[in-house]
Amino acid sequence: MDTRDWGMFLFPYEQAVEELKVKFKTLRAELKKREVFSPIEFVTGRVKRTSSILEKANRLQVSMDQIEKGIEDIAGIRIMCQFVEDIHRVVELIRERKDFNIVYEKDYITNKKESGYRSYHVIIEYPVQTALGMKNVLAEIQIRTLAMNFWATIEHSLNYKYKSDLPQPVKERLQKAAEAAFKLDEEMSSIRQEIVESQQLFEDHANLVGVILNGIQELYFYHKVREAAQFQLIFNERWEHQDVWGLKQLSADIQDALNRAKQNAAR
Ligand code: 0O2
Ligand code: 0O2
Repeated sequence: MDTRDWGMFLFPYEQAVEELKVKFKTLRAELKKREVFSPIEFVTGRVKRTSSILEKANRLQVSMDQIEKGIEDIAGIRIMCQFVEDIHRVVELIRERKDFNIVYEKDYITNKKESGYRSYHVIIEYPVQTALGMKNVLAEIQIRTLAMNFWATIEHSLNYKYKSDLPQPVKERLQKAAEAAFKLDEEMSSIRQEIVESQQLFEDHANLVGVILNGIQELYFYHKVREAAQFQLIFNERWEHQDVWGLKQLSADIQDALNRAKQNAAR
């Protein structure tokens, strides 16, 4: 019979979860301000219930005096991302932090679990300032996409209902559903890639136009009025036809003309 004061035992874990939630929510807000897009969609956290701790200790054969080291997810933080790529960014950001130490990482995205479960787990050692001094507690950070979270949440509730003894056909359907969630993530990533590329193209295009118009302006400055006017006409035509290759060529021709004008002016 375990006679520990669970309320007291869980105190530093509750503090760790609250602090870590604030830290990751703040990180989300900061990245949104700095970079417009944040790789973090939302953050949740919880302290494991005493009954779940005892159940897990029993399952993993962890003795009562080893619980602090043997159960790594008494404090749990979950970070949800829109895209799989964002997970890797979040892991990088976690690795760079100085306010806790990483104990180890588990990549269930590359190596999904037999159930179909996918997520990236980082186990950390987090220092909590208690009334009795500093205490290091273990915490588990799970980083996953919204699709992974959708699957895991439902699978977890079914497992709860069936007490980890899911009928084989249900297990198989859940594995298929996990596969569908994986495909959804892949599809969303490829759509995202296309958006990023078209944004890049738009950006390149906008820069190119700026360079050309500045170049023409500069030619006027060097009194190359006829050349500048010709380039302007060519620009108008290629711009109208959205001839990006032609505009690139024009930009190079203007640069050559400018170099010649500068050399003449230096003589
Ligand atoms: P926001 O950004 O205003 O939504 P708390 O202590 O209040 O911070 P609590 O009550 O302990 O948090 O809950 P938990 O489970 O740690 O976190 C809940 C947070 O996750 C809430 O944000 C929810 O809005 C957010 N959340 C939960 N599920 C979803 C979801 O499916 N989509 C989105 N976008 N957010 C979700 P906050 O803290 O209230 O802040
Ligand atoms: P909770 O709080 O109910 O979510 P274990 O896998 O439990 O034998 P280990 O090595 O401590 O032991 O943990 P693991 O596998 O790295 O992952 C621990 C946590 O990851 C679990 O916590 C779940 O939150 C999540 N997880 C792992 N596998 C699955 C899975 O197949 N389905 C779902 N839905 N979640 C999974 P707990 O203990 O379940 O606690």
